[in-house]
Amino acid sequence: MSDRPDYAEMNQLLYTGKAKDIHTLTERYIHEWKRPVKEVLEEGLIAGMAVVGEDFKNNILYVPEVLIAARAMKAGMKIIRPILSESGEVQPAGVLLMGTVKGDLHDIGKNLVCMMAEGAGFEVVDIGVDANAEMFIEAVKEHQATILGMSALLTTTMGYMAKVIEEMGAAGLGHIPCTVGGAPVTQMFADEIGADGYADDAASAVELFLELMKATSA
Ligand code: B1M
Repeated sequence: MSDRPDYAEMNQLLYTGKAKDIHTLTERYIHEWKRPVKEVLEEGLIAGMAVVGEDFKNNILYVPEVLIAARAMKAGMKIIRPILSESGEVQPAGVLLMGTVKGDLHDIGKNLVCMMAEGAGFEVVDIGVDANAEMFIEAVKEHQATILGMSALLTTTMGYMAKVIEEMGAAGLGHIPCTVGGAPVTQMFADEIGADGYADDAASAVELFLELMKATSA
């Protein structure tokens, strides 16, 4: 048996959602073969998830396949996360605070965004659904979030995103980029309410988060 990780195989297993295999390989590469956690995370997991994101964006993969791939990603992260938080070997791409706004219980899209962001190396804090401005603000402070994402699926709840942005500013958190998305949300609406960014799918959301993180650290 070779002791050189086969990351192309690992990417393929992740793409096809083989959670058990991903768990086994992650454990083997890190614990038995002593490969650096950063290498396994970036070359084995994040690289695989990046292809999933790209293919989702291009309508080659659909929601169920992405959810299955994300579950495989989670199986690998289960091993990696505790090591990362102890070693500090890999700095997260940012801390993403994500929630569906007040009055809205739709969370499938939000969960996809969270999974993709985790796949791209973000530490993700998901405050769930029906989240009001106070909940967003408290969680941003508690987790020292570096970026905020809001989801809304109803035309009756999307307006609440403006309230969160306004309250974030009033709480002295105007420097944290506020991003928005969800089926009824558009770039025009995002501009109107003063959001820092809008994305219409989960893969684009991750690209947006990475761009905003680059811009804020420059
Ligand atoms: Co609801 N529902 N629903 N629903 N539901 C819609 C949204 C609706 C369009 C159906 C319709 O009438 N055709 C309609 C909204 C109409 C409108 O406002 N314009 C609607 C309605 C009316 C309702 C209720 C009011 C129905 C009722 O009770 N009378 C009710 C409201 C409950 C509430 O929230 N208070 C309700 C309830 C429900 C269920 C609970 C049954 C269920 C939700 C289950 C759940 O989420 N756990 C549900 C579902 C499943 C839907 C549909 C069928 C599917 C939504 C979905 O998950 N899409 C939806 C109709 C439809 O879209 N075909 C509908 C898949 C998901 C991957 O896409 O969420 O758009 P989406 O996320 C995408 C992007 O938008 C983006 O990335 C994701 C992945 O690419 N994205 C972001 C999402 N959030 C982002 C955040 C970002 C960036 C990108 O931040 C930066």
